Amino acid sequence: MTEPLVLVADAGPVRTLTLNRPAALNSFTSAMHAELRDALDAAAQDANVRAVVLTGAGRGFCAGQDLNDPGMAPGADGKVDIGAVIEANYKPLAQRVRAMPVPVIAAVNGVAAGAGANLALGCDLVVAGRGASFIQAFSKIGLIPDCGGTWLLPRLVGRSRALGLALTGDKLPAEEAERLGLIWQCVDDAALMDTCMALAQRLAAMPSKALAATRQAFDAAAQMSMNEALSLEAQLQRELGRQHDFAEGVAAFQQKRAPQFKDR
Ligand code: T3D
Repeated sequence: MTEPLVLVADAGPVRTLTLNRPAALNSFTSAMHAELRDALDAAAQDANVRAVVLTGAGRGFCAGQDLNDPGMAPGADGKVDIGAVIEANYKPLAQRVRAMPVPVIAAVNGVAAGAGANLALGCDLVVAGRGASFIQAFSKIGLIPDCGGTWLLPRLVGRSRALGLALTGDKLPAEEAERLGLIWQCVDDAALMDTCMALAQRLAAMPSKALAATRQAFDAAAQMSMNEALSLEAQLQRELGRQHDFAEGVAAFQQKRAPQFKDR
């Protein structure tokens, strides 16, 4: 039997998805894209899943596109249609992660290069082991940052640092990534998975709908005037205020007990 390209494991309400092509630093083939899409869809549809952790098997997180994948083979004109690869694989991947109904944590266990770096940066919280690094490898092969990189990078670290990272393609160690605000946290390698699981369990006990709406509002507000953002806040608060979790949160506060959130 062939090994799955994405391993799926549950610990209570936390689902861990592990990219599983360690010999090629978990770089993406079309087949791994398909498995990850299915795994994300299954997690999104499973009411028992309240947080997702995304990580890589072996010593790397993900080295981006597998440059040896047959999907990269030239067409009849002798050229590779990379636009088609992006439309078919990376765009839907970035969109899926950003639309998940529950928080997604990237547990970056090693090098995250090219689209692998931007896959991690598109997650809600990025925690990296001290030995991990982030590389916008695209410029070295004549491409631009994809998988959301052009949108994410300037927003995370500002234009000058985003351009510095993207133009040079230099390796950014995890500690430096934390210092720049590119990621949430850098931890000792040995503590990475325990840290991420504890964080995921904590988020899983929180009101999922509000967490997903927070991400939605931040992303939308990035394109809005303040007045438009205020209106969106009113709209989302109106919707959240009608949910069980708001009533439960307020009741738990008033009754001085732990809340039991269940909306998703
Ligand atoms: O279709 C499209 O292209 C559009 C999509 C684009 C999205 C992208 O992600 S473009 C960017 C693609 N990724 C890269 O350019 C990164 C290439 N990899 C590297 O630069 C280095 O491997 C790393 C800096 C990530 C890690 O270096 P190091 O020294 O720790 O490991 P290594 O020895 O280079 O790699 C270990 C193995 O993984 C090696 O295989 P081997 O020799 O042991 O059999 C290497 O070939 C393989 N590997 C690493 N990255 C890729 C890869 N194999 C295929 N594709 C890769 N991207």
